[in-house]
Amino acid sequence: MERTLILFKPDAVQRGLSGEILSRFEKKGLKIAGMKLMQISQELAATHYEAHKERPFYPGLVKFMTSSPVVALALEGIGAIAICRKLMGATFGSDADAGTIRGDYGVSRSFNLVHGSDSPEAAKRELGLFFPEGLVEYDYAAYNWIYDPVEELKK
Ligand code: 3AN
Repeated sequence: MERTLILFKPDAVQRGLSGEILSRFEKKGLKIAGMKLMQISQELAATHYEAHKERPFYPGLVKFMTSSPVVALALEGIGAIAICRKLMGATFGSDADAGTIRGDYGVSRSFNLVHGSDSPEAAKRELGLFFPEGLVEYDYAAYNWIYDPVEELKK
């Protein structure tokens, strides 16, 4: 099973979209392995976005991400990283396809509602940053009806 870090950004939380967005991930068949409302510090934002440090949008991005609380989620499932990215849609709502989270709920070219890890390496690093306490281990009953547990892992 793969795990990924998802953030509901300040615009999603302030617009009251947390429930709607969470529901899309849950209904798709992803297990919640961690979830919390938190205020991102300057230090955490700088570390999380260090790859973008030299980009012109970096100061605005850090300001936005630290302006109000976010919901941090750890989601789990087979192929969770790519599945979540597909559900999120293209980076900005103005370009994202209808049917995706960004395509259905946003129009901005800077506020884009959600973050999702883009590779297994990024997911490991980002989950460590946002959930240093670790994730919650439990049996997810729905897995028995989301996958054929034996056949799916062979594919
Ligand atoms: P994605 O979130 O789709 O992986 P990336 O990796 O290209 O997008 O960019 C990381 C984050 O940087 C985006 N989520 C977005 O919030 C921000 N970002 C990227 N390009 C811009 C831009 N031109 N103006 C403002 N913010 C940007």
